[in-house]
Amino acid sequence: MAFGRSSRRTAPIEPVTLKILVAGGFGVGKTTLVGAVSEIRPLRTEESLTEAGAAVDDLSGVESKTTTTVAMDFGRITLREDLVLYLFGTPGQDRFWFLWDELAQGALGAVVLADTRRLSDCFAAVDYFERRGIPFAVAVNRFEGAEPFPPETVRGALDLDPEVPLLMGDARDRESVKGILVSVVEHALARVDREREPAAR
Ligand SMILES: Nc1nc2c(ncn2[C@@H]2O[C@H](COP(=O)(O)OP(=O)(O)OP(=O)(O)O)[C@@H](O)[C@H]2O)c(=O)[nH]1
Ligand SMILES: [Mg+2]
Repeated sequence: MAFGRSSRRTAPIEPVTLKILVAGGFGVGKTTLVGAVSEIRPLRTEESLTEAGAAVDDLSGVESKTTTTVAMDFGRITLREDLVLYLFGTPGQDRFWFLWDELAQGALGAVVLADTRRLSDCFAAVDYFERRGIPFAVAVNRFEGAEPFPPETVRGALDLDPEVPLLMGDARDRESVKGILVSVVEHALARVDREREPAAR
């Protein structure tokens, strides 16, 4: 039956869809993170690393890496029946900065992935979101051989505001990535609530 009460009762819940960016330096695990949680086959725009790029593509720590993202990664995850995230992974290299403004449009929040062996690689992403007022969380992607710095040391080195969530995680692990994403969404929604409050009074 197309009309009537019974069909209305069974109507599916329209989920809220939110856009989240996944940023960070070259080879920090952005494509890996999107692939680990996406319930659709992630769209990737990988190209082979070439001899020509060897001078600028610093592979120290990720020597097994053979490709790099040249436009974006795209994936989707249903966090709850009524909440779907669209994940947009940014390209990691400076020569693709011109894509960021396009990707950031309409984003609720962002994850900045960090590798403690090359922490300075994520400074630019942290600056970018701070300057534009886009709520973000920092997630340290643990690589073997990376010194396990205490979170407070990383927070200090990145000069993060106290309210910015700082998490330890593994971009290859679905549950770990889900935890990171929940934390970004909660942080971003809390900000939205705070900003709405004065108007409601
Ligand atoms: N040990 C370890 N390796 C990882 C982890 N995450 C990613 N990798 C590896 O690190 C390499 C880089 O991962 P990518 O996901 O391509 O990194 P990316 O940030 O998308 O790289 P660009 O797009 O080129 O900036 C790959 O070889 C991954 O298999 C991690 O948590 N631990
Ligand atoms: Mg990538």
